[in-house]
Amino acid sequence: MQWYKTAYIGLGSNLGDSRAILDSAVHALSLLPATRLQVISSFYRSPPLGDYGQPDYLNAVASISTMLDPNVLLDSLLTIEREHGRVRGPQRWIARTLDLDLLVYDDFVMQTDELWLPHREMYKRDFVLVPLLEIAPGLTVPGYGKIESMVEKCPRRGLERLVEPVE
Ligand code: A4P
Ligand code: MG
Repeated sequence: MQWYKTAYIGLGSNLGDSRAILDSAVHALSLLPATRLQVISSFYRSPPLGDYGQPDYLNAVASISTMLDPNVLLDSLLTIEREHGRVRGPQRWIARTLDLDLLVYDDFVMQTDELWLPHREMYKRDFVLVPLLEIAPGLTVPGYGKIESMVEKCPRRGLERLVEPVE
């Protein structure tokens, strides 16, 4: 149905029971109105980008099919973050129970403070691009090109795909 748009969401956690938090966040995505959860990637572990004193992150990417417009979807993601104990402060890149980023929304390109699409830092994050490639081979990321070539150009920082069950 053409009024459904495909969107990709990056999930990350490095505080608390990250595995359970990501599972719960995926469930919350599946409950969004006018939205269907499509595919969830494997979970990946990686050292924190930005501050090496923090615990490792667990990351994943989910695809959804949604009739919510991008700003409404982003608001819903911020609500889900809050429901999972995310506290936002002035400091960037502190450890967090849950981070949800709207990576790609259909072929939208927009650059406002509230919403930047595609996500402005995704091109240099292996913990975003590798799980995205896993669930969406052949995807064209607007303004960047094929996901395969983005992964090739992206520096690797010790990303580990977790095989079930997670210890
Ligand atoms: N915003 C604008 N565009 C978007 C978008 N496409 N998706 C605005 C989500 N939000 C977007 O978001 C802060 C504000 O950006 C939102 O209120 C929204 O209106 P943010 O992305 O949560 O914040 P930020 O300024 O980017 O800082 P944050 O969250 O502290 O950092 P990042 O960039 O999200 O990165 N290392 C590993 N290994 N794995 C990780 O997942 N994550 C981070 C956090 C750092 N290091 C990491 C990981
Ligand atoms: Mg975020």
